[in-house]
Order: sequence, then structure tokens, then C-alpha cells
Amino acid sequence: MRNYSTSYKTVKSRRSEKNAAGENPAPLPELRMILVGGRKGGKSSCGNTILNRHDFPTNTQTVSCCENQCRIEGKTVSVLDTPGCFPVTSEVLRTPSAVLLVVNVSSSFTALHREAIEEQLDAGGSQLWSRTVVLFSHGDWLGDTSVEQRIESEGEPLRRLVERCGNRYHVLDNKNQGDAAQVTELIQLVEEMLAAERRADVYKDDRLWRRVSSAEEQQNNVMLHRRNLTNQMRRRNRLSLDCWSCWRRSAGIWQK
Ligand SMILES: Nc1nc2c(ncn2[C@@H]2O[C@H](COP(=O)(O)OP(=O)(O)O)[C@@H](O)[C@H]2O)c(=O)[nH]1
Ligand SMILES: [Mg+2]
Repeated sequence: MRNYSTSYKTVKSRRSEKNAAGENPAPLPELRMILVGGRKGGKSSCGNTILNRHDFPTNTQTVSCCENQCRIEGKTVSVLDTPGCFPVTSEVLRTPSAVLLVVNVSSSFTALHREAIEEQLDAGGSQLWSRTVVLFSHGDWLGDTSVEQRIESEGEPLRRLVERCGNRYHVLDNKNQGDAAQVTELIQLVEEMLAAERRADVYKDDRLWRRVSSAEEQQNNVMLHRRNLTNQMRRRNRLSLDCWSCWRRSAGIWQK
């Protein structure tokens, strides 16, 4: 079977290393995915391939959002189909959802396409990009060309888009819905992305905690320093008093 996404292999090997190190958070019991992108890019078709059913009508304009679910390897997978150029709001960030940015790999991708997509995703804030995968439809069109070759040859707008999505991409051939492996690979990539995001959140909390505790430590050091200073002053005062009385005593002796 054809492997469209070579970058996925590296993701996979990193995943097993992290698992071995016990770094991965527990897998999510439910996976939510939102299909976004321009009109006729293949969003509804990709949704049908993921669900392995024909739930979303294709070749007709999708006018409102529509969600369907299926079970994949014991996990509930929800897919939300959206109308073309649907603005993704920060509501998405409330649930652990992935954004699948559908791009037709067979058509040319211009700076105008990129601007439209960026506008769509920027509505949800910068954090949304760390939850986004570029999902190329029309994988059958690629033939013997690898998706990496296609990204390279297509030019700057597509390369920049893929980079903004953390170089996460996957290809689906919607004419070959029976190919379950292409869906399994996509699910693994999405899970890895969401797990990385959760790890980053934990790390952020950890850094915050370290900052708070180092501030507390500094405060304690200041208090300790003050106490030491007071003790030193007291000792010095005692010493000078001792010297003074000693001097007076010796002066008295000398007077005698
Ligand atoms: N050959 C081929 N055609 C596709 C593929 N994905 C989608 N299409 C076709 O592209 C057209 C638009 O697809 P659709 O899913 O309705 O796009 P949407 O408007 O983004 O939801 C339809 O004619 C689909 O049959 C694919 O992987 N290969
Ligand atoms: Mg549609």
C-alpha cells in the first residue's frame, strides 16, 4: 500500500520513543475533527472517507455545519463538515478538537488561497494553528509524485501554509474509500498532534510553577539576608560596647 506521508514516519518513530519514556498523556476517548477549507476542495468527501460512509453530500454546496460519528479502533471519532470558507472561532479550543484544513492537491495553490485560509483560521486565534493538519484531497491525482515533491514544486504559498501548521500534513484518496490504512494514519497523526499540545500545556504550567517557586525562594533569601544583617549589627554593637567598657576600665587603671 502506498505511503503518502513520509513526514508521518518520523512522527511515528518519535511517538514510540516518547511512549517508551512514559511521556505521552493518556489517549483521548473521543476524537473530534473539523473539516475546513475553500469550496469544492473535497471537505465532504474527506469526511466520508474518514467515516467510511456516505454521510455528507458531495458536489452540492454545504450550507450549514453537520456532524457525524463513527467508531475507529474502539474510539469515537466525530467529524464536523462545514460550509466553504467557514470562519473557525476560538470555540474550537474548548474541546480537544483537531482542525483538518482540506486542500485539493491537484489544483494550483496561490497567495490568494493562502490569504483566504489564514483569514479563516486567524479568527480562532494563533493557538488554533497548533491544532491544524493540512489534509490534501485528490491523492489519486498524485500518481508517482510524492506529496513532498508536490509541496516543493507548488511554491511559496503552499510551503508557508504547511509550515504554519507545524509541517503536519496527510493525503487522502477519496476515490479509494476502502483504504482504511490512510484513515488510520491520519488518526494517529491527529492524536500525536493533540498529545503534543497537551504536553506543551503541562510544560507551560510547570514553567509557571517554577517561576512562582523561584520568586518565593528569592523572598525567603531576602528575609534570611535581613535576619543575618540584624544579627551582625547586634554582634557589632555588643563588641563595640565591650571595647568601650574595656577601654574605660583600662583608662581608669591608667588614671590610677
Ligand atoms: N478524484 C478525486 N476527486 C475528489 C477527491 N475528493 C473530492 N473529490 C471530488 O471533488 C469534488 C468536490 O468535493 P466535495 O467533497 O463536495 O468538496 P467540498 O465542497 O469541499 O465539500 C467532488 O466532485 C468530489 O467527487 C479525491 O480524492 N479524488
Ligand atoms: Mg461539502
